[in-house]
Amino acid sequence: MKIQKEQLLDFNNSSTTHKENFDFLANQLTNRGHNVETIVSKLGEFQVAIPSWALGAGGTRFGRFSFYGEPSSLEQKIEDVGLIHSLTQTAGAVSLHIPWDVPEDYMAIKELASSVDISFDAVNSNTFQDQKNAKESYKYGSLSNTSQAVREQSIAHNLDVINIGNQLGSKALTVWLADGSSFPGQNNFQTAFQNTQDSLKDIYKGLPEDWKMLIEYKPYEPNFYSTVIQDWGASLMLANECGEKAFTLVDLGHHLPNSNIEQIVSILMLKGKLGGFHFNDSKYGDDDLTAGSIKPYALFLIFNELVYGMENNPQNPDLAWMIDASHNIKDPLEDLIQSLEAIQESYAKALLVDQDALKAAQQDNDVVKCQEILQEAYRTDIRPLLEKARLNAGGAISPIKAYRALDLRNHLIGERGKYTIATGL
Ligand SMILES: [Mn+2]
Repeated sequence: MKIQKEQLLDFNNSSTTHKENFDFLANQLTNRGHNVETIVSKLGEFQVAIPSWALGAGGTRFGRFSFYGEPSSLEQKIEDVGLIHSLTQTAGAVSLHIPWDVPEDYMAIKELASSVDISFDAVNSNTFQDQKNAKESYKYGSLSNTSQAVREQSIAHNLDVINIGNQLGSKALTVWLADGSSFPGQNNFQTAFQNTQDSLKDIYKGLPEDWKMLIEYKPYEPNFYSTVIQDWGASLMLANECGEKAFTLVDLGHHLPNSNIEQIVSILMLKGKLGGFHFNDSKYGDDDLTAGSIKPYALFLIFNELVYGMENNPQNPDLAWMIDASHNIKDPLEDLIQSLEAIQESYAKALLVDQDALKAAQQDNDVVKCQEILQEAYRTDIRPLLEKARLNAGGAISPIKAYRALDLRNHLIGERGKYTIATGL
């Protein structure tokens, strides 16, 4: 199903408060020296990919509780991303997970995606679970495995993923490994790292000229004693060894509690090696909760460094942005809309940070003023700017309210049936 422009127009026209709120805020910001039009247009340009596995009710560890009307084919997943995009105008891409979402008819899938204004972002390989009829098992690792046959199978899978992505117009491969060990002594750290390095180099050789390889890290889980690519340092070493098309990917949930993620982001951008970003939020570990739902100030501080890097680090490439969140108890589409809203909100607030004043306060070691400058931006309610950016692009003033007013979940259930199941986790 698709949302008609007229439906959104009717919905938007019923909002009586937007204009007044926007004018008030725009006035305030202009008086503070901001160019409101520039901020709104930057918000409109900021697009975040939706992963194909987040459209069904998730629950990666225990039971799954369906939200009904879930997409059961790649076509339906792209339709869902199209719905989110037409409401928010900030989700103009999908990130496919292979082999969960291998297209059968490439032309048809590309046509469908472009009909809902969706492009194909980074493709993700999966060597963390065994596939049907696979010759080798990933039980003891993939790219790092002690067995050459297993390593070769996982390299071949990654090359297949590149080939699939290439046919769709993707420009990046994301590699995340579950490889590691659950008990001391199980792995030789050096051998596992060296094997991973060599395997990644083989994959890198198959990377098209205009592609990037994004190497994701994670400190624990599913292995609980060690992971081969445990942190940004390990990822950066591997990327440096592979070459200039290889980069580190930061996933917010892939850190030990209270890690200073904004500092990691900042230094990677200084070195021109931050390639991708996965949004989610967490209280304890890799909880994959809605972005901005637990630590919105941390998300703002991270965005402050991202904005600083985007403006000051031409050596760093454009980033691949993706939401990597999924869980059990919300309508997945509403959940993704909430994440997009939180991401845009943090981005908008980071754009309000007076970088020149901050630099001067840092130079003077005026610690209090430094904090005041950051919090002045953070405390500004910028939601009317987001509404304006969506209105300019033809989206909904309030995507969640529009989603509910148009009764989209029930329409999806009507089309697809109640007990459909999305492929994926
Ligand atoms: Mn991730």
